[in-house]
Amino acid sequence: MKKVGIVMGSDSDLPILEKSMDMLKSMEVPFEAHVYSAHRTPDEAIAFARNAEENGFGVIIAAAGMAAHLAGVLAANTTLPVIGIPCKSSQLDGMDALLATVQMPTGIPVATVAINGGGNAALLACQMLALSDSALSARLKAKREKDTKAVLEKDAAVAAKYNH
Ligand code: RP5
Repeated sequence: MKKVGIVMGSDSDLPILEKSMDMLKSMEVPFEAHVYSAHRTPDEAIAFARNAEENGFGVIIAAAGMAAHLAGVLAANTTLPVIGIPCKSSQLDGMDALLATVQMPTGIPVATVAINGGGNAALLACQMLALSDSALSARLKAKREKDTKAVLEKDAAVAAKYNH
């Protein structure tokens, strides 16, 4: 199976990417994580994106906060799909990173998930890889069914307690 590349602008973004890694592990999808910054280590970030396809990656998750150019810079250097996670910073609650990640010009798309949306970024990556992996597709469907059942159990508990 192709790997998911996880790139974060700083190790301070790790708690968000740990959600991605946990999700990928639960879906049995291989990944490789790196700290490369579009601003602090641009050469390494660009080299990672340019070599990602031949290095066995199928999709890249890129997480950054503040002036979050990382996902866009990676996307500009590969035709693999890039999923951007805007990370919340202390000043602007992640709106800065959200706008910087989502507002890509035509030609270089970034699939942007919610601010700090590490779990959904991983699930979206799995869904992309599942297009050519029926076993992974089955695991995703099983997870969806399990999640649905858990919500319906909560509905039953709330109904039993409050609906008279
Ligand atoms: C961004 O700046 C990183 O992705 C991080 O979210 C933010 C702050 O980085 P540190 O100063 O904590 O390294 O590039």
